[in-house]
Amino acid sequence: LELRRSPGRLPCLPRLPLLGSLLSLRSELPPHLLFTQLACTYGKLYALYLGPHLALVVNDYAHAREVLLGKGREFAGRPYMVTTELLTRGGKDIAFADYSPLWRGQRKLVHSAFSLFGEGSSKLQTIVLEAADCLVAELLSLGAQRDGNYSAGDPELREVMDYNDGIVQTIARGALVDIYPWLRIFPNKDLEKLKACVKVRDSLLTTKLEEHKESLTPGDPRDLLDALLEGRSSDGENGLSDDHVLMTAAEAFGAGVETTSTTILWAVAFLLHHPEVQERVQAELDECVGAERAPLLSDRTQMPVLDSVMCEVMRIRPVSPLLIPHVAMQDTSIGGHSVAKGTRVLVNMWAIHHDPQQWDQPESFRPERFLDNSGQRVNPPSFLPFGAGPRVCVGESLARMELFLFLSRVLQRCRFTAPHGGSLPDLQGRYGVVLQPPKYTLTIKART
Ligand code: HEM
Ligand code: PLO
Repeated sequence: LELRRSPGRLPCLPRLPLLGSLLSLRSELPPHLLFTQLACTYGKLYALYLGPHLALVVNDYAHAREVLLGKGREFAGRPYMVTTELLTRGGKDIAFADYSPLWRGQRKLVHSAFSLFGEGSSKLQTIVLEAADCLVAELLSLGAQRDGNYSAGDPELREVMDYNDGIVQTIARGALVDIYPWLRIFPNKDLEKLKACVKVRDSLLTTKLEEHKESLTPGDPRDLLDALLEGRSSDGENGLSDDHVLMTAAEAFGAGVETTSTTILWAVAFLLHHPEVQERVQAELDECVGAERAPLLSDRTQMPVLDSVMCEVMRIRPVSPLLIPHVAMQDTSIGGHSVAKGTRVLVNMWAIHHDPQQWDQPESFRPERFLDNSGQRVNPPSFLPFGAGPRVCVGESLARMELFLFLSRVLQRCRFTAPHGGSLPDLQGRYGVVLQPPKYTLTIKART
């Protein structure tokens, strides 16, 4: 590859008219690995063209910090993409919507709704614990009965899992349609699949919205959908339409399901590879909680080992290795290089989480790196699985609570081992809008 450097300007991948740098981006490697590799040639901060669009790729903590935190507001925009426009009815969601005052209000509303059910109340803990018990029963084939929420095998849950899967496979993959909007006019299998999945999602969620509107008791929101409906009316005219409510709820639901379940699958996959780590977590559980009761959120500070395992899993396999693309909302700069309004910025969190200058042996799974000499949890700065700044994940604390409650309960009651004579899970992720582990098999035994 030819290295183009001119004074004051960022190194840039070779570029052709119309195609941009696409020829240099053809690779067997998934994008986060390719971008990491390109940093060896071009440096940690470089430019490329996605078709006609200039994009900067940030592969180190210092520049990521500048983009996400120092100049967070300036880089809080999102690009137009054909697939996400379809998913979100033209950006009426949070994650893929461009920055606007309406968006800010919407994000705040979701935040307060989450704290309503999360941190401050025991409601979420009760829900997650019940779900975790159900999962354990299912895993140990004890047969689970539950009312409210979904149980495994529920046809509606099956439907949700199917459309989620279809959306994950087709959304925002840098697919050609996202680079050249005019390609939309040609038949496109992925786009057809996405449309079909969105249609199923919409009919399911519209029914839920109508049900909620009918049965809502003012002042007593039962869930996020209620909180959104309430929030927009009590606020007078804050401009949130039914579409906004629907897209926001759909997104929280989609993000909530896909991210945490994927992280748990990664955690179990790594524990199968490292049985000694599983034993350490279980020893901690036995000591802090015992077998008589379920682990509670209040136990979390006493359980640094489990906490460090969760962190190490999110470091080594971040579910969102390139975050969501950011866009400069005004002329600005990164590392002293000027950046024009409208420039896309891809923050390669994979590269940051695997940077040998920040992490000792970044490829090995070593939860101890999140513990100090006295066994207490530490927070290395270049660990940002949820992003940071104005676009930081709104579900972060919810996700951390869920992960803790799920993993602790499941590991308290089950022991995971490689299947008899079987092989260990493949740890290479499949890149999509979330980085998922390939399907794997395992043996699950009850702990007594
Ligand atoms: C955004 C990670 C769970 C809702 C993000 C971003 C990341 C992320 C990296 C993009 C940040 C950026 O673009 O700079 C994760 C991880 C999770 C998780 C690792 C779990 C392990 C959740 C959950 C929810 C959620 C449970 C909701 C219930 C969102 C939303 C955004 C977002 C709405 C968009 C924020 C914005 O653009 O302003 N998340 N997430 N996430 N996440 Fe999460
Ligand atoms: C998951 C499938 C759903 O059907 C739709 C959906 C909505 C929000 C997306 C989520 C999917 C994948 C994970 C995303 C989330 C918004 C923030 C989160 C991209 C596509 C992350 C990890 O950035």
